[in-house]
Amino acid sequence: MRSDLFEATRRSLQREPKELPPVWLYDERGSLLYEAITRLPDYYLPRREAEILAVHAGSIAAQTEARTLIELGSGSARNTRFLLDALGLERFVPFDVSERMLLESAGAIAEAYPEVSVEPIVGNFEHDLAALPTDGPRLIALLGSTIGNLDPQHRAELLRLLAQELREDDALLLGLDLVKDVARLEAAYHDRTGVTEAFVRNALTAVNRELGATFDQRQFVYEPGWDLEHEWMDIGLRALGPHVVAVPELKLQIAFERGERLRVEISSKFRRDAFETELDRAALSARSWWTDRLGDFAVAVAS
Ligand code: SAH
Ligand code: AVI
Repeated sequence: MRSDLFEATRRSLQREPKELPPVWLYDERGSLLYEAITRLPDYYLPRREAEILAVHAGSIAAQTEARTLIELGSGSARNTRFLLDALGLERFVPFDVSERMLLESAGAIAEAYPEVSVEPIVGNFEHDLAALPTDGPRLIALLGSTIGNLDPQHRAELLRLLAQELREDDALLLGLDLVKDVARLEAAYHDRTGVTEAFVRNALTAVNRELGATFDQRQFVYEPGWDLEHEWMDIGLRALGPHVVAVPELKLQIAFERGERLRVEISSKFRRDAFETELDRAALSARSWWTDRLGDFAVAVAS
């Protein structure tokens, strides 16, 4: 697993523009910073998703009759509780790369739902789906618009893998942040308190620690921006001056020019029609599509 991430990091840093795989965001500190982001007033995503799940969890339960809930990128599994309350599950399988957060939230859920068997899996959902339990009917959830952090190609691959994984009585539940007013999107990713900046910069700290890299935070400014063509928030840093970063573990020297960007993640925003086409290409189809009252966020059931 680590060698996959190292290899992905090598490729990403050599890409144009330079990138880091977003998995580096979620070490122990990063997971806590993300939790702090979810409490920011301008970071509307979790609250809009909660609003939808509060209204429709019963319908999700009736439609899917799921006995096993698998949640990819479960994090603190806060909004999952709406599903746990409605579904009457035998098994809950939170699945995440961030081990500490995973085990903590699995422990909390096991305590709150003693009738449910909680079986956490540490893994990368782009590589390790073979580890998923097979007892159905299964609902595989990817909440919080985490699927938006994959670029279109990786998203298509993940949807295809999930389509292969799903049996007839299984279903997929997706939380999707929708295209909206740019000012609101920028406010969600450029908060005044600096928590989001700290979250993004923490990826550099993680790469320095794990790969012996020499990223110097002072050489970069935080710069999230709306990419109108791709309809994603392009989230990363910009080099203030020309400099070289060494990554000894990958035997790399990376030269930055003045003003050059380092992308740390993208956060795609969705439109219903285009996303249904993506599902279609993966041989999936949306059975339900619900939004919150403001039309900010959507939750879809696909099979
Ligand atoms: N679903 C939660 C957390 C979203 S944050 C919520 O809505 O609040 C994204 C989560 O996905 C983090 O916990 C992160 O560790 C996890 N994650 C990101 N990429 C992943 C990957 N490739 N495989 C597994 N987990 C991943
Ligand atoms: C986890 N993911 C859906 C978040 C997002 O909004 O794209 C990650 C994040 N990055 C900055 N703020 C939140």
